[in-house]
Amino acid sequence: MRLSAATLSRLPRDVRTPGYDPADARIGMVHLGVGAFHRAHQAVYADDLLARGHRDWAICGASLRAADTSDALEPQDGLYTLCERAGEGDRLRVVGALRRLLVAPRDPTALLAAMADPAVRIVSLTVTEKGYCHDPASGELDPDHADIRADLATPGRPRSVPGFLVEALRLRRAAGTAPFTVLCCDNLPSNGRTVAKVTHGFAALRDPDLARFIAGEVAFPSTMVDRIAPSTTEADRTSVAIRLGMRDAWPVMAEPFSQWVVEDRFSAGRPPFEEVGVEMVTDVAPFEHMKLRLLNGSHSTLAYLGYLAGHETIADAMADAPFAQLVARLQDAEMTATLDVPPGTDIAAYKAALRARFRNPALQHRTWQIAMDGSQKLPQRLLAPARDRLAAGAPVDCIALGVAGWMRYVTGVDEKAAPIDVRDPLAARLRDLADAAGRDADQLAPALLSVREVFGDDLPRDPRFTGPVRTWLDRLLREGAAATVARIAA
Ligand code: CS2
Repeated sequence: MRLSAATLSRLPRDVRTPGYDPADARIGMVHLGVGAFHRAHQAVYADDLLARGHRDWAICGASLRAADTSDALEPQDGLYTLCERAGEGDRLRVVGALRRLLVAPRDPTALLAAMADPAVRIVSLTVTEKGYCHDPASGELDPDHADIRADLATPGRPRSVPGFLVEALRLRRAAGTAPFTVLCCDNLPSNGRTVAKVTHGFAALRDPDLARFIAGEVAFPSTMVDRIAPSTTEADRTSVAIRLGMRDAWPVMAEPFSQWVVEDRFSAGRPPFEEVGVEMVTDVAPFEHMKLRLLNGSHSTLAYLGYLAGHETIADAMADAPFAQLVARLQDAEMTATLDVPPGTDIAAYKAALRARFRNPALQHRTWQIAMDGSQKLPQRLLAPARDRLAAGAPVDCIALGVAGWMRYVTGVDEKAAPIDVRDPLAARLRDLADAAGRDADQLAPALLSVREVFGDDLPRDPRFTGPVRTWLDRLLREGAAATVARIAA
């Protein structure tokens, strides 16, 4: 038996089902990038809205690359299980908010039509950092990106995020339909502003008049999204099937914690998000910095150094005392001073909760997963706070160790001389630089610091940054990650 609308009533009583008839829900949002994070986060808020009777806010989810999510969920009528994992055990819930699934490469016109539908008032996105075709250091559109070049050549059949947004907005304008709000839910700095920049940048290359329209009429609120959602494994599928008494081809795993902070600027109306726990604010920046630097900055630091030291998961690394001490020091001694703490936030309690979330042993969040796409993540997670500290004349010891961990990791060879499967859009270039430099920190550190998309022009010239990065990289190469982390933690 398999999860679907027809089998919903046969689920055990301890599995929560949608508190509404999914067939009654109407699509009001199109979401680009319908991966695990979206299904564990925004889709769950939408599910709560639908259950409260706000039936106009179901989601049409689109994949911009692979068809795997759509192929898994289509036979299930879009239904899937959210499995919340904590020490006390798993809590299961079937989510009904995904009412339609599309695969952009199969049929870009169908996705454009869905985005142009007047009933759709929000287009939200989780396409990961690299999905925006931007230069991570400057936040500007990369006009030489292969997808951008292709979309400029055939704008009616886009592949990229800016390509879809601009063409759909053009179609709406031509039809006299008000533009949708673009709601970015990726971990980018000022994510709304970043998407606005790449969208305007692309529109300007296509048609200056359309670019003016977008600049004047389209809202791009920034958001802070937070929920740890490790990718689903075969073991997860099996344990969920046992609890459901039927198969779900693609359940999603998540921690119990969830937070969504959204700037209240919508050009075509919005659902009553506050009813389902979304924090609506005028400025998301303080929340975003707090989360990107304390959570994601610690995550990346743990991911590179933890992986190198042989820790498979974040919880494993946190159970290793020096690693937990490093996280505490990074957060307390370096990151916190760079924050403009959001009003009403108890920052000590926030950090304590964060470390407890990292220790959640049920989650199995792999260091390798978080290590992915470091070239796109480092700038906002570690380098922006490093710049703030340098500007204030403060040292960057722990941050520099995290950066050195990344450098050691992207050499592609671990401490036992086994290959590392480095996933990063710049992986090949990083590997070439590392191979040419050899395993000598005096060569390797400057070689990788020269990657301008990551470090910009300023950091490679600042010895207060390059000095500690080089020193830590030298230690990592000579003594290994476990010994190096023990040293800084001491
Ligand atoms: C992680 C994030 O994979 C990563 O890079 O740091 O996905 C993290 O789990 C989420 O941002 C938590 O909200």
